[in-house]
Amino acid sequence: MKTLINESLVAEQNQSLMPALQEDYDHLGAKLQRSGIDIEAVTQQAAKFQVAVPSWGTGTGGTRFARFPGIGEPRNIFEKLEDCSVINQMVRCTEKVSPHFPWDKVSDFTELKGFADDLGLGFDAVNSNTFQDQPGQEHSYKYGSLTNTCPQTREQAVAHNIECIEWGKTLGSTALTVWIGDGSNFAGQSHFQRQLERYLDSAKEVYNALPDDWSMFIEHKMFEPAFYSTVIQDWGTNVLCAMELGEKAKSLVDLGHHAPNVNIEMIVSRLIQFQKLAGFHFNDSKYGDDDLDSGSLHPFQQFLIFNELVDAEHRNQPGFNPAYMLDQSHNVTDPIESLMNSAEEVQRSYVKALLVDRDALYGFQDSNDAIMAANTLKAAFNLDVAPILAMARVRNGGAIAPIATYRESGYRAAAGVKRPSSGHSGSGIV
Ligand code: RM4
Ligand code: MN
Ligand code: MN
Repeated sequence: MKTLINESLVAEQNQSLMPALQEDYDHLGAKLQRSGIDIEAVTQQAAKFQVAVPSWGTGTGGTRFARFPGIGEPRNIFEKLEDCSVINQMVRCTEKVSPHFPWDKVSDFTELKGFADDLGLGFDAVNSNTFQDQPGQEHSYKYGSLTNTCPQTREQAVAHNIECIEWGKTLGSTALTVWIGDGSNFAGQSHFQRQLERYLDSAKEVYNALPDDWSMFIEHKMFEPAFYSTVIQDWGTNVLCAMELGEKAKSLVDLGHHAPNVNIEMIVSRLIQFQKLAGFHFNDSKYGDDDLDSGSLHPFQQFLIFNELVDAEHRNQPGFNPAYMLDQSHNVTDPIESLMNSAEEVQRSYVKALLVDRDALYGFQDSNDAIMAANTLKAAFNLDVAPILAMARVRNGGAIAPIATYRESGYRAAAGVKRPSSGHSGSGIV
């Protein structure tokens, strides 16, 4: 596997940090032992955890108002993969990349697959894009794509989703994520039922093009770009459509796509129960689809979501196989640093959820002991599991201190020289 940061730098940095880490790890191990938990078993679980990186997150994002480009932003999917390989080299829990088309379209997908292979990377769900017009496109998506009132426009959107599946097959992907921006800005602008009927007709065509081992991930979002109504606005409409389409269609939960204060962990539980949980786009938010770094504002909420996921794992819930992906936009940080941090934050939530004393929790739930049930969750959440995460990284060949080692490598400054700014976002959004 080709690595872009000098391995001896990683080893050197790790060596100087190892004595302190070992001490902290042993201390945590002794503490967990008192509760009958074997730290080694937890570290092994942590070392197996994976979350995919969004290709579009490697470029600096922007808002409706402005975009402030960063140094050495990737200009194409090959450079995005280079950045993703640096992220994975440091954190070792991001082996897969989720590509977005046509932003990441290339003329030779076999070549792209080979390029990723060399960097030790694979591909997660492919994303279609019918929320934007592309240069030279025949029919505009201004008034919708899969739900447009014009049949030719719908056909064009269906054809794009099908070409994404074709490209994804070459890349070794097994899922298509469909998020549409379709909706309306005025009361009365669209007929709700007819619009959703058109969605289902189009989505069925896409669904029928899925290979046997593929899934279709439907992603809902309450608002934006449409501000009065959105066609797939919430998990209710999402799961109804997934049920209508069939077994291969499932609902994807993007943490920033819900009404404020919605109980997301409960939505997750419902989707798990009915085998309709596709997976996640992790991020954090305060107001809406803010795409802030995972766990940066609501780590307890993220932990509660993982509590449901680990609980399903623990119960061997049938059909449980969610895809974990990040979906963020970085405006004021180096995207590589944000993505490394976020991957670690997601992994942290997973590890804390592993430490919940489930049998005790079930007992308190059955005996209606509310305070002890809450305290059982809090006990796991309040543990500092950083030594487990760092140890899992080192054992997988990563860095004890990902950001410090990455900064020390000078990768960003070198990218700045190799990749003069194009003025465009690597994400393709702004
Ligand atoms: C959307 C949604 C999709 C992502 C685009 C770029 O808000 O989260 O997952 O593909 O943004
Ligand atoms: Mn998303
Ligand atoms: Mn989003």
